[in-house]
Formats: sequence, structure tokens, C-alpha cells
Amino acid sequence: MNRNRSHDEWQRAQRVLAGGVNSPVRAFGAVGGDPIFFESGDGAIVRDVDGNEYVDYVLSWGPLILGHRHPAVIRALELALTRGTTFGAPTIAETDLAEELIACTPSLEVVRMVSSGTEAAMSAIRLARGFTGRDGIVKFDGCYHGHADALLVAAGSGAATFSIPGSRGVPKRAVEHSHVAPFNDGDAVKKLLREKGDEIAVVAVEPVAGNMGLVPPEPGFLELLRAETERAGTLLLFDEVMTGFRLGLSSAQGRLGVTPDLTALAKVVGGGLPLGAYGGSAAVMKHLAPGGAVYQAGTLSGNPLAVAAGLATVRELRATEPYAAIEKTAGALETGLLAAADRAGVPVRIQREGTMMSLYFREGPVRDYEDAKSADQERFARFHRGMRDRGIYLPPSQFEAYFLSTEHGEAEIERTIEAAAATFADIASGRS
Ligand code: KE4
Repeated sequence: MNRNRSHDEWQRAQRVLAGGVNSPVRAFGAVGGDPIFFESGDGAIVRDVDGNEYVDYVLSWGPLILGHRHPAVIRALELALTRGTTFGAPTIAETDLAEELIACTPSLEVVRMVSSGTEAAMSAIRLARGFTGRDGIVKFDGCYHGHADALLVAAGSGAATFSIPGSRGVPKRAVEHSHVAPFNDGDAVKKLLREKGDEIAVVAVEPVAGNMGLVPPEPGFLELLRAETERAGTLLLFDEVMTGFRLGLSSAQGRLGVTPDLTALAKVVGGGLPLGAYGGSAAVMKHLAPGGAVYQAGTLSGNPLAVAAGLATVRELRATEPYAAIEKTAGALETGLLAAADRAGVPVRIQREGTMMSLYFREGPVRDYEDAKSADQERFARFHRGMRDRGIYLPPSQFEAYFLSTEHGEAEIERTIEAAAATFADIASGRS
């Protein structure tokens, strides 16, 4: 597949953009080769600057559950543009979107909009600390909540839950109140909360983890978090930036029947434009400025263009409830990929929750980050390269998830499985 223009643009970008990209995972570091520069997208298809077409399973890391350039979203943006781009003042559409989010999400009585998932999670943490008067936070190894200092922590070695900065530039003191427990390890988090619960403001979790590949919660894990946080007077934050309105109209919390105290949203609810939101009960949210003492602000928070795209997306989802159909398509993809890998004699593990899934080159369940890291990364990279050369665009990291949209149909799935069969055969024979 000729990607000369992407190659040239990649050389140019690296001279003026840090690492050549505006977000690290886009640099293809884990899969090799030059990143692909995209020019346009329609439905489930993206087109690169060399004119090649790909079935897109990244969908901008989740937002595009209606596919690229859905007519309802484009119409809403065109209408919004006739009025302006930003006012830095209240607009009716922000209230409209807030009402839609609250109507669908069990934990929400009041929300605050921001411009990214990082801002949503970071602000929810600050609110929990302000509300409880406690400094401690608990997160889970392999879960990602954006790049705020307190959340960029790595698990300490061994079973210890002490934290070390997960990035240079994060001072030790920024993570001294952050604790890290293994995902799906109820005993570890129960022990931590029983011992330190009165210091812990919030437990933050991706209710279905998507940043170590797709790792579902084991039966009882979320229920245990709910019970133990209630017992400790700690708030439970579901980071539904990825799962929100992707796992159903009531997100993971409605699908799995566990209601947190706080929820962070972004991606789907912004319809592909920069919008995040966080919220919870009115009793907690009233502690936010201007009425409360917990400060948070944003120049473009609730931006009219982002709200227009988000509102159109959420209203389309509420009107059509496409989840069962997308899940059926995702199931066909899962079945087809497993059969193709089996025919080639290549051991793979696929884990799926609704319309999101991951493929690991290992056998057996992936329960946590250690399991995910034990998968064969070399084979993952070879698979990614083989699939991109056959017109299938997969997330360029083992620790990401595939996303499907309303626009992925039988033709796209057949094309994907055909490409996978050939790529698995190459891997089995050592040709790639
Ligand atoms: P953003 O600041 O990137 O909008 O959201 C941060 C975030 C928070 N919480 C969860 C569960 C998330 O998955 C994310 C962002 N997800 C990554 C992909 N896994 C974004 C891709 C990127 O970093 O470029």
C-alpha cells in the first residue's frame, strides 16, 4: 500500500510538533512504521492523504459511535456555525445537553461541562477531595483517567500500594496521597479501604477498563467497590469517558447496575468535538464554584460547537437506541476473528463488552494490567502492520480498545475478517 505522502508529512511534522504528534499514542511507537495521516472520513471508513481507504476501529478513540460525519451531527454543526463559535456565556443548548445526560445517567442530578476527559476526571477528583475534606485517592493499575498529576501514578512494586510518579515532571508529593490497587482485586482494595478509608476521598475506576485493552470487571468487583466506599465514607467515581453512552444509554453504570457518586464523561457525549462533563448528586455538586468552595473553570467549557455535536449525538442515540445492532456486529467480528486465528493456529484472546473489544496475542483471560502486559506485543505489532496494509485501521497499541459504530456493517466485517485471515497466516508462517 503506497503511503508516500504520509511518510513525507511525518518527516515534516516531526520537525515542528513534539514527537510529531499531538498525543503520544498516535506516533505508532508500539506498532512500528509511520503514522498514517488522514484526510477525511465517512461512516466507518477513513481515507488517508495517499487516497487509501481503511475500515476504522479507532473512531477517534471512541467518540464516533455514529461514524464519521453523521448527517445529524453535521447539520447541527452547520446550524451552530450560523450563530457563532463561542460566547463564554451561558447558552440554552448547554442546558439542553445537561438535561439529556442527566435523564440517561443514573448517578447524575447535576453536571459541569469541560473540554476533555482529563479535565472531567481531574475536576471530579478535586471535588471529591473538597467535599470529603480528605486527600487520599485510589486508582487501579492499568486504568487511565487522563494526565492530571495525581492520576499519573504507577503501582508500587509487589503488592504494596504505595505510588510512584507515572511520568517525569510529576513531583513525588503530587502522588503521595495516591494509592494504586490491581484491577479486579477486591481483597486488595477492601484491605486498603479498611486500613486507610478515613483518609480516602475517592476511589476512581473505569467500570469497564479500556486502557489496558478491554478488561471487564469480574462479577462482584464493582459491587464491592460500592459497598466498601459507602462503608468508608469515600466517594466512588466511575470514569466513563470511554464507556459513557457507548455501553448503552445509561453507560456502564446502568448496564452493570452499580451507581457511583460521581461520573466523568467525554468522547461520545462530545460527538467528536472537545467536550467532557462530570457530575453527581446535587448535594455534592453544590460544592463547586461559584456557589461552593471547590474551584474549577474553563474558557471554552460547554462550547456551542462541541455542545451542538454532543447534543445531536446523544439525541440520535436516544431516538434510535442502536446498541443491540452494533453489539450484534461486534459479536460477528469477534466470532470471525477467533475463527480466522484458530484456522491459522495463532492463539488469541478476545475480550468484548458491548460495542468495544480487544484482541490479545495470548491465551486465557486478561483480568488485570499484568495479564495484559504479558500478551505478545511483537505479534500485536505484526498484526497491526498487516491489517493496516490490508485496509483495516486498528488502535496502534495493545492497551487500547477497538470501537464499532452504527456504520460498521456486514461488508466492513467481512473485509476485516478476510484481512485478518491473511495476516494471521503471515504471522503463523513468520512471513510478517
Ligand atoms: P482526554 O483528556 O484524552 O479527552 O480523556 C482522558 C481519558 C480519561 N479517561 C479515560 C477512561 C480515557 O480513556 C481517556 C482517554 N483515552 C485515550 C485512549 N485510551 C485517549 C487517546 C489519547 O490519549 O490520545
